[in-house]
Amino acid sequence: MMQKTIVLVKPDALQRGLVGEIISRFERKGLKLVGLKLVQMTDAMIEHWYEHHVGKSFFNDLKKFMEWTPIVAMIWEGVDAIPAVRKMVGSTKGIEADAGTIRSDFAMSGSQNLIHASDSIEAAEKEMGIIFNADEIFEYRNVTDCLIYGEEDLKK
Ligand code: FUP
Repeated sequence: MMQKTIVLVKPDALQRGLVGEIISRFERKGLKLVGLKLVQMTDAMIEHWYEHHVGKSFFNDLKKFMEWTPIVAMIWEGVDAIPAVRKMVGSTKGIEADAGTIRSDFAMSGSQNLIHASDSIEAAEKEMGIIFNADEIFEYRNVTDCLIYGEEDLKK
């Protein structure tokens, strides 16, 4: 199924000069970039984004971390883009993430872990709504789609 997923390049990745590396991985995978912006997150945005974590021991540190500098927000589109991107990002803690994932290749921590990616269709919808206006999400034809997908992939 064609899906859109939202990725945040967190302040640690911005500071460490990993924005290009991260974008490059999704580009090379064959995903289509349909939204991109630099955003200063606020308390209200973080409290909504991570509402399931509000009140947990790490929440205040998470909020502070996510507001330290702007983050790079992007929307990637593709067949089953949500699970595909989660796989490329790896599990929460850098030291436990599967080798070859972004978190494994560049992170050690479970809090300074470089990147966020939506984990479900519902989360993606909610998260896109927090950061992007409808007119900031683009529709265009990618001429390489016929090389990236077989006809069968696009029927599902
Ligand atoms: P993920 O989906 O892998 O980004 O992870 P979670 O939704 O479980 O957690 C969101 C963010 O909260 C993490 F990226 C970092 C922070 N966090 C902590 O700092 N400590 C924890 O024990 C769990 C999460």
